[in-house]
Order: sequence, then structure tokens, then C-alpha cells
Amino acid sequence: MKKVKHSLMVLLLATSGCLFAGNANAEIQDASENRQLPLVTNIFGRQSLTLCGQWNYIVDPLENGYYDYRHKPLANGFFQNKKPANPSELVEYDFDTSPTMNIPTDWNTADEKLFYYEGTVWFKKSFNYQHKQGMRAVLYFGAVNYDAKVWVNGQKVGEHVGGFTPFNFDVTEVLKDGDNFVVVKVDNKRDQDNVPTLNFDWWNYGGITREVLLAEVPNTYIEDYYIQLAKGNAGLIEGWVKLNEAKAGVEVTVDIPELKLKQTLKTGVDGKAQFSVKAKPELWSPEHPKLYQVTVSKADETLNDEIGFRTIETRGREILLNGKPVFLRGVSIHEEAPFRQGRAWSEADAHTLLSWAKELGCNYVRLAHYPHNEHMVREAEKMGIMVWSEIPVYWTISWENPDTYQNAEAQLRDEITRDRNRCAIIIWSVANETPHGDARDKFLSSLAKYAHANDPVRLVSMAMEVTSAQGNMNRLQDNMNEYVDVVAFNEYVGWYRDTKAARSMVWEIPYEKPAIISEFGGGALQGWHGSVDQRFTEEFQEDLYKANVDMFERIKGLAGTSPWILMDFRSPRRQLFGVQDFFNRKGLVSEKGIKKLAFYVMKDWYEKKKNNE
Ligand code: GCB
Repeated sequence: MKKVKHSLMVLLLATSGCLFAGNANAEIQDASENRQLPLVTNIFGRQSLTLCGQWNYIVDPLENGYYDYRHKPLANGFFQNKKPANPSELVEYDFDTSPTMNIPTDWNTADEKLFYYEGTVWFKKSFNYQHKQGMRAVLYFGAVNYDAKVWVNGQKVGEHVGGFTPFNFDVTEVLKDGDNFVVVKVDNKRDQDNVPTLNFDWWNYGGITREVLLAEVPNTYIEDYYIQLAKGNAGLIEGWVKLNEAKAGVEVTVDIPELKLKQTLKTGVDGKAQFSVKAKPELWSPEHPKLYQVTVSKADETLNDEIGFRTIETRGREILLNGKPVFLRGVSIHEEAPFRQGRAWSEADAHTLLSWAKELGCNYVRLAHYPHNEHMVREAEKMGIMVWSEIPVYWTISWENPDTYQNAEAQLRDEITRDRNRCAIIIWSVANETPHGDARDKFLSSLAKYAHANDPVRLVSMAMEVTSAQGNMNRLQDNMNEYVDVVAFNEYVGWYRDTKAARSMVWEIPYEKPAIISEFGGGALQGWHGSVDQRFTEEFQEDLYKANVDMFERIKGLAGTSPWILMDFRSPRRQLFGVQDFFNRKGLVSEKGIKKLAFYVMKDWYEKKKNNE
């Protein structure tokens, strides 16, 4: 059997500048098993059949459906969805009589027996399909945490690692008219070399956590497009349309009727058509989140989108939105479902979380610590909220492992590909709280360069740590300062350090760049009241916030803040019985949606900041 690496690797090598060469995914056995396609963007704007809903599942802690008793991969694993041919045949599993889960969901909250489970679960969905002449079928997953192996009608179509980015396969050749089935083996075991690594402060929700779709596209289709303002130029819209094939002379059109702007273009030999056109769009901003209807089409294909136009730049220590200085009144958010717990994934989840952010006075959110679902970003855009989007390069990744680097870069690539037309996104963040060192510097600077090379307009940042604090003097020092546009750092004055000292703290940020406090905060159990000296009371948290905002007034060049965090979230690291109960309690809002006292401290401060602008 011919061994091939996953196509992801080929793509990665082509784009990474080869600083780190490696294979982000496991080896797969045969070329016919790899049907992964570059990401098809604007998936919700395409003709598609939903594969959301009830999927049968089988919990498989020993991967018995994948390996034989010698731990060799089975030719006849659960992916065959086998049925006994006669009553005497032994088949020790049956998807159709197994329980079901309503996808998308995480298994930890969908089945209480799986609350702490980390391992393999098999999922199966049957569906009906009729092939249409001249069309291709693309099987799309919004996200699967963490390792997904996918089969259609018993044939392997590919694999993917990384729990928060979309991926898709061309399944045209393996579908048949009538009944079909897809089987996914999902494994969320943590590993040192993964991204994120073994240790992180959030729940490792496993499963098919975002939508699954079967999209239909013409044989030659519009794979991707980019339509945004040129860097720093509010009068020039530029972009490109890219086909899935390197086919020259195909006519494609970009139409923005409200701007009376219609560009008819021809693809070049690379299958790409570029344009650049003068325009005077109303600019998108938190006060005026104007979006335009945009149509990208060719003879047999029409894609509709809503796109906003804004410029984002820095000048000295300022961030400029549409050429004007803006203070980022933010809050950090985990992709954690309000009220019901579990992974958030829907438009409704996004709306609830972002409405709380709005109520807090936010014009900006930090979507921590991984790319959130597409609805979250689109909803933020509609609501006029700027976004920091992040990949889970968190704490102590395997800096020296080329596969780990390739994995991180692939996640960054897919995050940018999915959201490059979302004007709400102003910052790509490549890391959170990483330990200083040469290998880490090489890893992170490569990611920052990659982000800049793949997105000509947005800013790049990362959440750093304060490394030198002496007495009341804090100094930010990080070699990565030269690779980022915005320096950001997490500080926990009043919680992990220097309790009650924030009011006398002095900060020195020795870089002529805007600075954001990407995290600060402390825990409180909603409804627990007591003295300002009593940890975990609402009063302690409230006082910590008062002292911190007082301190912020004295930080030169402070361009924004995103307190940690909007809502209490599940974390296995938070074990204090009766207080944490596996929740990180640093939320300004409880998991039940009740606001804590500190919420109002931040709200008042943001109101003042806004009025002073
Ligand atoms: C941090 C991390 C964040 C944690 C938070 C905490 O610095 O970036 O992921 O949840 O602190 O609560 O300790």
C-alpha cells in the first residue's frame, strides 16, 4: 500500500516558509483515503444539506473499534457500520441500536456519564442523497474536538486535528444515490504535543461541537474570496476571488449593489482574480455597524455575504479605527454556553453572551483561547463589536516539535481563511502566557509573520506575561514585542499577586506600541457576600476591580482592557468544594446569567471611558 501524508502537510509546507517542516496529522494509509480540501469559505452561504441532528454514538475507551487485540488497526473497524449477515454472525456493536446525541453538542454535557470522559467516541449518521450532474459534494465540519477520523459508506475520507477550526472533504466519489452513512471517530485525549497541550484552564469538551453540512458546489467552484478596505485607505476596496482549480479565463463577478460597484473579472492561470476599486463606503464601527450585501458569482454559482468596511491601524501607542484613536472597552469570553453549560455553538448562544458584553459597555471582545464558532464572529459584527481572535497556543506547548508548529500554523491558517472577510476581527492573537526562551521565540515569531503574510490589514498580538516586577514597579519585557503590532499582557494584581496593592502599582511599557491588558480579575461565587478581605466574595472581586481600574488610569499608552472573564466557565483545575465546584469563578456574570457586583464597576468605568473619548 502506498503511504502518503495528509494533504494538510503539503499545504503547510507550501505556506510556512519551511521554518518547521513536519506532519500535523497522523499518517494515513492510501491516497484514496485523503479527500481533504482546502477550506471552502462562506459555507453557510452555500447550497447544503444539514447533517446536524441525531447521530448514534458508541463510547470506546480502549479504541476497540479501531485496533485489534494486538493493537493493529482493523480493516473491519466500526467505520464499516456492519450488520450481521445472518443471525449466527458475531458483530459486537450496532450503531442503529446505540443511543443518539443531538449534534452539534459536546458529549460531556449531552451524556452525564461522559462528564469527565476523555477518549474515543464513535458517531454515525445515515442520510439520503441524490447526486446532481456537474456538482461536487463537500462534507463540512465546523469543528470536532480534537482528533477526527472520517469515513463515508465505510471508506476513509480523511482526518483532522485541532478542536476549533473547520475542515472539509470532497466526498462526491464515495456517495451513492439513496442511503449513505458517515462515521466519525472522535478522540479528545490530551497530549503534550497537541495544540492546546496537556494543561489548560478550560473544559476539554469532546465531540462534534459545531455544525456538519453536506454542501453542493459546481465542479469548478469559488473556494475563497477576500473583499476588504486596503490598509489605512477608506477609499479603496481591494480583494480577490479564488477558484478551487488553477483555471484561467473564468469570469467572476463581485457586486455590491448599494455602492453601485460591480467588478467583472477574469481568473488568471492560478485560478485567482484580483481587483482594487475606488469606493466611498459608509464605514463599519461599533456606533454604526454597517454591513453591505455582497454577491460573488460566476455563471453557475452565486454566493451572498454581508461585508463591512473599516480600517484598522496603529500610530505610536494608539489603535486607530477608521483613522481615529479608539480605546478597546472589552471583555474576555470563553465559548461556554450561557445558562445550560457545555460548548456554545449557536447564533442564540452568541447573541446572549455578546448582549451581556454590550450591556457592560463593550465595543470589543477577546474571544479566548481558540477560534470561536463562526456565528459568534458574525453576530459580533452585526452588533458592532470588534474582535480579538486567538489560537490555542497556550502555556507550555512543545516548542521544539515541528509537528506541533505545523498544527498551530494550520489552525491559524484556517482561522484566517474562515474569517478574513469579517471586518469585526481586528486582531489575530498567536499565543497566551507562554514561557520565554529561544525555541518559543522562534515558534511565536514564525506564527506572527505567518499571520501578517496571510492578512494584509489586521493587527497581530499575543497575550504576554509581566516578567519583571520589583516592589511596586512592573515592567513588560518580551522579545516578541518586535513581531506584534499591539503588545498585550495578562496581569492578576490583587488575585495571584500583590493583594490590595493595585492602587500603588506603577507600570512601565517600554515599547512605542499600543498596549492592551488582555486579562485581569479574580474569582467570586455569585451570591456570596462578605468583607472586601474575604476571597471569593462578590465584595472582594468588586474591590479588586475598583483598584485595578484606578491603576489603569496611570498606565501610559493603555489602549484597551479585556477583564477575565465575562461568565463563569467549567474548568477541571478549579476544585474548591462548595465555591468553585469545577467552575472558574472569575466571571462578571455567573453561569446562570446573574451579574456580580464587579460587573457594575467595569460598566461604570467603561461608561466614563466612552464619555471621555
Ligand atoms: C490566565 C489564563 C486563563 C486562566 C486565568 C485564570 O492567565 O490565561 O486561561 O483561566 O488566568 O483564571 O487563572
